[in-house]
Amino acid sequence: MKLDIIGDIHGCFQEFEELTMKLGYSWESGIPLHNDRKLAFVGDLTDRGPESLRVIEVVYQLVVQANKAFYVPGNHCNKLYRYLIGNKVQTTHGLETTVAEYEALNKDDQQSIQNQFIELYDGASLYKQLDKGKLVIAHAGIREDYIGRTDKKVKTFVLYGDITGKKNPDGTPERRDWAKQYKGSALIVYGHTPVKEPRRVNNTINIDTGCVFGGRLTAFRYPEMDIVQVPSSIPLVAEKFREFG
Ligand SMILES: [Mn+2]
Repeated sequence: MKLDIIGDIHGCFQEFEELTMKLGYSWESGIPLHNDRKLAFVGDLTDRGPESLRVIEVVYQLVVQANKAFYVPGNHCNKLYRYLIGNKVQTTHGLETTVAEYEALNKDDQQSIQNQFIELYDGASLYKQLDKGKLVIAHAGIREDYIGRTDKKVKTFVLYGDITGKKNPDGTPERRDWAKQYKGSALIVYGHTPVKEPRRVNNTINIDTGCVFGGRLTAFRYPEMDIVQVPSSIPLVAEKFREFG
């Protein structure tokens, strides 16, 4: 199976469209399709960027209706899901942009987006083992000993990463560099932490190159291991990118 795994889109529909075209997908049918490849999404489809709802619609059609893509949820997806099922959540950290798009719709269109996203999220697993377990996609990555498990600890890890519970000086949650300790044989492809360049450490690769912060949208081609990118249309917010020592 040949895959193109795409990092955190965060509502950057235009860059998503450009990237899939660069990868050779055709939008003739309204969604990006390829003769012998499938797309895969590492989560965080929405929030902060300009067209979150268009991203939801296309990913829903690809994953749920056409069975032509894989999707695992990110922390932003989890929060949007809780909002859409009627839980009380704070509309901050980017969710406010998705909610503003949603509230601007008429009731029928709201219902349609709500149903689509709930169905997409309900049908998703926390992470996905592909190619007979040789490849794992998980939003924030996964520890080797968590592969195969779906308990609460694993859910927290795949959505938020290896968080310590402490805060960084800038108020963001402190995250351990789990990839540095990873010794597994499965290749882990993930996003969540914006980096200037795709970061390969051991058998892991972070492909969140911060498109919504003015970086690039990145695809990782499997099994070729090639990187394909498009630049962001958004001005650079340099402090949002994590540097690793
Ligand atoms: Mn995330």
